[in-house]
Formats: sequence, structure tokens, C-alpha cells
Amino acid sequence: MTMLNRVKALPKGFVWGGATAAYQVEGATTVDGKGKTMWDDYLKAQGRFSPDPASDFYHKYPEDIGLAKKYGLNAIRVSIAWTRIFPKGYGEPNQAGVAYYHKLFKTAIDAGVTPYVSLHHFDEPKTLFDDGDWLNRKNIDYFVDYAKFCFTEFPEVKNWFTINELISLATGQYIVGNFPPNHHFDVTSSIQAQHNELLAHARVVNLYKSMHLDGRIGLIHVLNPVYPITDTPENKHAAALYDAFLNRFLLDGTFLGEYTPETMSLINEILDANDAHLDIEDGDMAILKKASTQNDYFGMNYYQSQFIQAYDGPSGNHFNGTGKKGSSSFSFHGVGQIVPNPDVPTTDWDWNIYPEGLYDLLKRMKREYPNCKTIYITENGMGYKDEFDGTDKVIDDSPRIDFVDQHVAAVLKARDEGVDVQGYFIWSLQDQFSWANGYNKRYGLFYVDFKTQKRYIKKSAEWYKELADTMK
Ligand code: BGP
Repeated sequence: MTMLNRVKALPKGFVWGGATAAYQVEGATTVDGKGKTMWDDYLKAQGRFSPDPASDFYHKYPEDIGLAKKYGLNAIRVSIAWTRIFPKGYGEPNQAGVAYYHKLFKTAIDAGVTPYVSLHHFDEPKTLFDDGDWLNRKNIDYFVDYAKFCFTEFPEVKNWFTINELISLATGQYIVGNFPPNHHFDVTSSIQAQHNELLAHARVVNLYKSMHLDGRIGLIHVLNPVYPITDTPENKHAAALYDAFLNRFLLDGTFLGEYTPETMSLINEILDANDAHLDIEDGDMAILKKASTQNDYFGMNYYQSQFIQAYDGPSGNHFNGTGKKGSSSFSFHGVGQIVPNPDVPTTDWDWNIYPEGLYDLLKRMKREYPNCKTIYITENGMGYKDEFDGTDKVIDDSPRIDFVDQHVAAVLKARDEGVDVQGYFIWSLQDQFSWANGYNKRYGLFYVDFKTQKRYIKKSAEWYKELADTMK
């Protein structure tokens, strides 16, 4: 019996993958010489959940790659934990960590599941975090050294990404305050971290190109389309401010190699309202400019769109980290307020389910950023409280299938209209913990019983396979 609903077939040669991130899946945080990340002590002190055993991917990767293959996936997103290679972020490489990634990549390649590899997925080495993290420009030098080591050491990797989701890191750390060091509405640090991470990305891309390697490189942004809740001039302006802060500043820096006057006028309005500032040093923009035409592709993550209302009051937020529907709020002084849209359904974590946003985004990339040529959707998926009855019965996660189906349909529509989208990675391959929500926010095609580390099949995996088979 077919499970196909909106999407009936995938284009031939489409990359049909599943995504993971080292810290969220590997576990084994203290073995084989691994150094601490910025999360280890923080999570311990917080006491909400532990990064061990996660999904035990450090040991279970052959099984998970086997499942990926069995269910028709031809690609996997993984990240290298910087602290497995350089426990302090710099110095002598840790051979056990290097050996682990060689084994992981070989297992995937041998199975016909191509690895797409990020160098940085939120897991900053603790030593460098303590030293200022991305706010310290020395961090950029260490990141470039680490990237160079990986490019030389892992020639089997042909698809690289520099950094995952600069905006989530910068806002999680300095605006929302749910990533260490938990600052709230520290606008200066947030915008400076974004600029410095863009510089790090650009330097690594320029380096990669100068090495003339046989492979491709790009970076990953999560984009949040922003719409005024009603079409008043005030709401439209608030939406433009949000868009500049969440999307435009980073897209301009990545694909134009400059922050356009229009973008900067919006950003400066936000900075002025918050007594904040941004330092750009001589030579920075030339580095961004050079890299802006050299990205081989763009990894786009998309989860949700935001609806905005003009707002004059103080900044404040409540983060829904538990899945209690309707408990989140976010107001940004000098920018606007995120408000619910009664016509748009939400997940239990108050994330708007709005596939139109993904379609709009893809069309916008083509219109506004011609240097962004090939796109992969590197993350999209639905956090859901899967119900597991302890048996081998396939777990029914129909709402997730519906979510992914709607979003893949939006991707293929944009592709039919000329946007060069070459692939889609569901977040996530197997269940893994969520940075600010812990283990009860599941996204996987495969259910992980975190007590026994056994894997169980979800209905979405069977649906994914059925679509994979349409490519043959
Ligand atoms: C992205 C991250 C992923 C993942 C995902 C889901 O921002 O790149 O690592 O966590 O979002 O988000 P969450 O876990 O907060 O639900």
C-alpha cells in the first residue's frame, strides 16, 4: 500500500539524506582523548540532561549507516567534533579521534551513503570558549588551522560545510540565552559573533580553494522567513528589521561579500536602539568579498517562519524548552515582537508549520543572491513526542510524514520553477537530543530507546524509503 500523498516521485540523482551533529549523536564525551566542549560542564551544572550516551553513534555508527542504506538514503550529514581532533582546539592532533572519523567516513562511503561533513556544529572547544569564543579573533585562526588539518587528513570527504547555523549559535548564546554563556539581549556580542563567524567561514573557503582539492565547500544557514502579521507600515518595518537581523546580514556577508547600505541601515537602527555596536576591521570585507563567489553550494536549514508585530517595549522572552504548547514569547526592543498567527498550525514547541516559507525562501535566494547557485536543504523536520510501546511495532509518526511531505513538495515546486535544489536532508536520521530541550524532542526517522540504545523503525522511515525507490 502506498503512503505517498503530495510528493509522488523524486528527481533522478536527488540527494536524499539524513542529518546528524557530532555532539547530539556521538555520546562518548570523555573517551579516547576527547576534549571538553562548551557544553559539558554547562549541562552538568544545569542538571537537566546529559550529553551521554546521546544516541551512542560513536559505537553505533555502523548500525545507523546500515539503516540509512536499508531505507534508501544516499547521503548522511555528520559533523567532526573539533575536540576529538584537537582536544583544546589547537596543538597536537589526537590520533584516536582522527582514526574514528576515518572509520566513520569509510563505512558511509562503502555503503553508498555519501558523507556531507561540517567542521563546526555548535560544539566549540571549552578552552577556546573560555577565551572568548568567536568574540576573540584568535578563534578564527585556530578554526582555520583545524580546517586545514581536516582537508589534508580526510581526502575521502568530498563535501564540506564550514559552520552550521551561525545565527542559532549567536542568538542562542547572546540573545535568547539558551546556549552557554546564556546572555540575554546582548546585541553587540551577537552581531559581532555573526561577523566573526562569517570571516572564519570566508577564510576557510579561500583556503580550501587555494589548496585545489577534489571536493566542494559551502556553509549552512538556517533561514527564518519573516512576515508582518498584518500589512501596516509599522508591522512591515518591524518585519524588515527582523529579516535583516536573522537572515539578510548573514546572506549579504556570505553571497555578496558586503553588507549592503540598505541592510546596514536596518542593522544600525537595531544597534542604536540597543546601545550596541559592530566592529569591522580593515581587510575584513575583502576576505568576505573573495569568498562570496567561491562557495560551491549552500546548505539551507529551514524549520519555520515568523510573524511579526511592531513593538515599543523592553526586550524579553520565554523559551519553550519543554513542549508545552503556547508557552513561548519573544519581544525584541527596537525590532519587534514575534506573535502567533491564528491561521498557521504549530508544533508542541510553538514552531510554525509553514511550508510556504520554504518555497518563498528558495525563490528569494535565486532572485537576490545569484552567487548562491546550488542549494541543498541540509535540515528540515519536525520535533514530535513519538509514542513507543516497547514492542517492535512500527511507530506511527504520521504528523511528521505530513510535515516532511509538505516541505519536500515546496522544495520540488521551487525546483520546477528553476531554483537549483539538489538534495534534502531530514533532521534527523535517528533520534538525538535537542540542545535546549533534551531527549523528549524527537526528530528521527529511527526511534532510539535511549536506555537500551536499541533502534526501532518509524512510519516516516518507510515513507522515506518509498520515495527513495521512485528515483530508481
Ligand atoms: C538546528 C540545529 C540542529 C537541531 C535542530 C532542531 O538549529 O542545527 O542541531 O538541534 O535545529 O532544533 P531543536 O533541537 O532546538 O529542536
